[in-house]
Amino acid sequence: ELQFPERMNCAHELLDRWIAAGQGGKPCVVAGASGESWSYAELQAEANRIAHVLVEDLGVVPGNRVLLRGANTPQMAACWFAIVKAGAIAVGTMPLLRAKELTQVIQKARISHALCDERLAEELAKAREQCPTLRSVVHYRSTAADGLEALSAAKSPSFTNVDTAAEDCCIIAFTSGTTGQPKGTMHNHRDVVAACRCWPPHCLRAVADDVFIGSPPLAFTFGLGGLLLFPLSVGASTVLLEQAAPDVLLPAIAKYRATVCFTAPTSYRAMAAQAAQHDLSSLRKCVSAGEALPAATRKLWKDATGIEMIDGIGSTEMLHIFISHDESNAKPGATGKAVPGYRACVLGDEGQVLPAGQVGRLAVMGPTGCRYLDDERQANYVAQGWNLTGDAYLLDADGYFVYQARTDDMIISGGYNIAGPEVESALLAHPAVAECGVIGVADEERGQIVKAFVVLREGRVPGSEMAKALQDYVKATIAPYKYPRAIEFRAALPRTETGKLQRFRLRQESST
Ligand code: 3SK
Repeated sequence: ELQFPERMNCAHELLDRWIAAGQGGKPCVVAGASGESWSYAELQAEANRIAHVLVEDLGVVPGNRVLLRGANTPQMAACWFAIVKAGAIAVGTMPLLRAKELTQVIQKARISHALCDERLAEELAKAREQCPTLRSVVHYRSTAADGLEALSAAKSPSFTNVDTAAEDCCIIAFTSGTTGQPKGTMHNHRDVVAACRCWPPHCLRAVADDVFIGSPPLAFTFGLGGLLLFPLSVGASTVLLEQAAPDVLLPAIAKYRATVCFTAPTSYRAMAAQAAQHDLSSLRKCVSAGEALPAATRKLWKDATGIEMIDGIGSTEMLHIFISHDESNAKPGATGKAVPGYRACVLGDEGQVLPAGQVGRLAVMGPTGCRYLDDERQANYVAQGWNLTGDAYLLDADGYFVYQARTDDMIISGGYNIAGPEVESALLAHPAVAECGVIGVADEERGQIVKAFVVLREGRVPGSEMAKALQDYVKATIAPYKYPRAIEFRAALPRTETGKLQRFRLRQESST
């Protein structure tokens, strides 16, 4: 059972306590592009100066919602801590968001202030026209006289954190879902510290000498945890990359001798193909999340690097990972077991707990959970204390949770329930396949049929011969009724900024 004091500011737990313990000189955040490195004391001083700007110059008061817009940089990390230290609420936004999406977030969260990387100013300026609650926007990484650097230069590097309650909200993390209507999930100081005390010590077991690196944006809770909260919670350092495509991430791992990597399965798959050209000998832990990890991708990465990946499922609603394993008990094809501190089960249509082997809705309960900001969809996510993540899972005979599909990605064809991701895993094991996405499309005879969208590896030729070879391959790998009756070859697949396959887009394109 995790115990927390009634009053707590998580910026102290993650940052200030290291300086108080005499470890301020340790490297903390590194800018991947330039190699500029800030110690714990330097990050704290910068965050403190910005906190003064927020409170004294911008009039931020506890509970104000402050939008953060930028790529992963030390400056963004300092802004995040400044907001939290000031008792305000950090609302991270994906760098690629356009004015329309920013407007939705600003209006929904009633954002009063924004800290924005100057290079991303344009879309926010457009959004601002529709957002009367947004009182001030300050640009960072700016040389302007009213830029954050100019304002903060004159401020004291000391700041007394606002005395927040552990249950005060400090993050609103937005998730777009499939409907295009973003949902804001609220997390408090206690949630942040609880997330650092559950999955990381049991499954990751990072140490102070570790160097973290990876691709997810700090605006996505996968990235916020993996690349900022978790490394700082153990006194380690973190390399922040503004752009982390596989051909950037691989040389950066070698350059910084990174030891812990966080990225999505698609990225590991692409990196595996080029791994031999880079010195990855420093790596010791590779975390995969954001999407289900196909067994074929786990094997590719292990063959390329010798490393057994740590898989996990988390969600923005739960803040971070709640089902996972460590390297010693990975089971290819399974996500893992409930992280200590969490309980999980599989529920049937009537809300009954299903026995092992039956597919149902994943339900999870623990120290973090879903609190949507002013949203009727709360009732769809939380029922009788269980968080219903929208994933279809089964519990196997060894007690491992095995991912089947998003509940809306189940295909019903000729009376069979077919999980699209299982067909994807089978296709991905074929040497010609680089990426694929599987959906159900309407069919008069069968209700739906399985359709695969396939991106081939370089040099492979699309066409009916290749389609037949892939269909035969799937039939020989999994139950033949699951084979894709339709195959469409594509140059690329639609993905979110965090790398998740957008099957709903494939469905939309197929129905028009
Ligand atoms: O698996 C995910 O998508 C996720 C989402 C938020 C935080 C952490 C994770 C792994």
